[in-house]
Amino acid sequence: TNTGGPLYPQATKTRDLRTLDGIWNFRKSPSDPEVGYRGGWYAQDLDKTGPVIPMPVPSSYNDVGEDISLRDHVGVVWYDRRFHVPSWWGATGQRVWLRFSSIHYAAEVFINGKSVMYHEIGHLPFEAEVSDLVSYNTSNLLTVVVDNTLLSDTVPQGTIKDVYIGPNKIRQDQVYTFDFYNYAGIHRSVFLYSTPAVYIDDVIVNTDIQGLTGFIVYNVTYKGTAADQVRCFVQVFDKNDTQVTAYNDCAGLLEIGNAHFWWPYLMHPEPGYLYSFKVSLIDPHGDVIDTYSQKIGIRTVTWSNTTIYLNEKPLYLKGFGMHEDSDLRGKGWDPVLWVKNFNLIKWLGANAFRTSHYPYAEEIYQLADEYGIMIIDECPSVDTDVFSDALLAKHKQSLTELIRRDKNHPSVIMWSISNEPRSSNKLADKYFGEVVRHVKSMDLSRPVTIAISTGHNTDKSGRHLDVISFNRYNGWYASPGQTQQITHNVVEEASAWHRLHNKPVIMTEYGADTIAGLHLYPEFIWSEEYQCALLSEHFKAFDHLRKAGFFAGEFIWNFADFKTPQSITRVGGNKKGIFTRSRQPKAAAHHLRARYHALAAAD
Ligand code: GCB
Repeated sequence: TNTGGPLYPQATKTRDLRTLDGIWNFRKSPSDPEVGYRGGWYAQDLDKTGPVIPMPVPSSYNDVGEDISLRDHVGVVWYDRRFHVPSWWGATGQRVWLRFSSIHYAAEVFINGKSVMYHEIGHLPFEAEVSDLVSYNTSNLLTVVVDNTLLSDTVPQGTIKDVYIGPNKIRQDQVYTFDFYNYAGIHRSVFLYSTPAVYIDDVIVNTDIQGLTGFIVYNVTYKGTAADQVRCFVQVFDKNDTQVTAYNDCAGLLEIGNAHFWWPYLMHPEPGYLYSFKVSLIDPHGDVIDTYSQKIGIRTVTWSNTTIYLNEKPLYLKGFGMHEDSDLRGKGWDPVLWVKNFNLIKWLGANAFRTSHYPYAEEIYQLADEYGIMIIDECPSVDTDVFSDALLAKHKQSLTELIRRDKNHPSVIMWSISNEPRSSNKLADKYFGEVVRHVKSMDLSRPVTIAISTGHNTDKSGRHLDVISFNRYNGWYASPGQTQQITHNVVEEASAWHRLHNKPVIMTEYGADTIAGLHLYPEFIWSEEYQCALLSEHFKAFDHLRKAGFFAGEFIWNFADFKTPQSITRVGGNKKGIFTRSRQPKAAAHHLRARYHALAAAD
């Protein structure tokens, strides 16, 4: 595993950037995953090894074909393509880096037949320096082996089941309990980029506020030279590109008088205010040898035993759980889809979402920074069941990579370290104690939560958390068709969690499957009327709880319909979206919109 590359790749005066997105060659491995390795598929063009099909990158591979065996493939697939490295990169001594923004689930990468890196855990970037492996005179062969198999010690967990399909014939099925399709492939952009020999490796930014003054505490690390050979110069620019402060050190505290703070959408007339934080490395002659700049927001997140505060103002989170999911491309990064999503989020008057149930593409956090949308950033642990040491190590690793990647985003206000773990298990106590300690060793500036479905009487994870989040399907899995109990149950459960732990409480999931266009009145389950009625009963509970003083947010499940494994409880996927999978509103979207806008006006 390579955990480098926390900085999102960027072209600057000293760095260059190419994407390797496009159409690659693709070949499914026979069920014995070793066949390709034994046949040396990594060392020759894939189309020389047998039949290949064109495969778009980024995209999930599952839904682009007409073949069930591609959609439901379990195990290894191969991708390859050729690429050129600009010769001036070599001539000027630039380092060459190859970065995958995410591959699900595990990947081994080869360049010109040599293994370069292996990475496990989807939804997170990984990279390696490949300067010594690439050729400048001829094209280079890039081969990627992807394995989607989930086992008891992967994050998330799964099981492989042998299914008898005829004499001496076994098919291996992937089984998992979580409720979204295990899409696989090269899911996000692939970048080839250059840095100078001496380069900025990471930038950590934290911010604070006192009165009208903003403070930026930063730390720059660089690599490739002795410490006395370079110095850092940092500059902060406002939205008009006017420099507001500058400093001559690799670590420091900057003060900005009359600062523009980063505020959430609808909490301020100018939400999402971002400064540019520019770092330059300067050599002893005074020459700039590397520069990198990123957008930052000045804001604070604090919390008490009842309330989460942003810039010292009590927060009420209004949003939803989402998925990276769409027709044809599955979990492939898609800027069209996500600009549309953000337009819908603003249209709704929401101010937050949870990246259920895994880290989303980095570009999504950049959009959230710009728009002032707050994110509960979730790692890929969902339905955790067997609490082994091997799993714990990988679970922590996923958080190491997540926090390294997302630490500087003002939009990220909370870490969610798991969704619906089987937290009544006695091992869950120690396990989540260790996971929380690990997160706190990396970041003390944000609260930690889990979206819990275990009842408060048996849950063992809550005592380790800063904020209690709970998922509950009153009127759906519990008493379908019955809405009369909802308000009471939600008030009771939220209050019980608060009484038990004396911490702020959020409802991170509630909802009802709804077939767009199905109208049944009086309301009946699966209809648009029923979804609206179920929402209304929850709204009553939330209004009651808001007055009780410890309730910090409501998140409907889900923003849009999404694909799941095949099951008799799912009609073409999970239909709890307030939007359809193609992002058209159900009646519930209008209903929720009226509420979120009214709440924003009242706050
Ligand atoms: C849950 C899960 C979510 C499911 C949802 C449902 O509790 O956290 O992943 O999609 O319920 O609709 O069943």
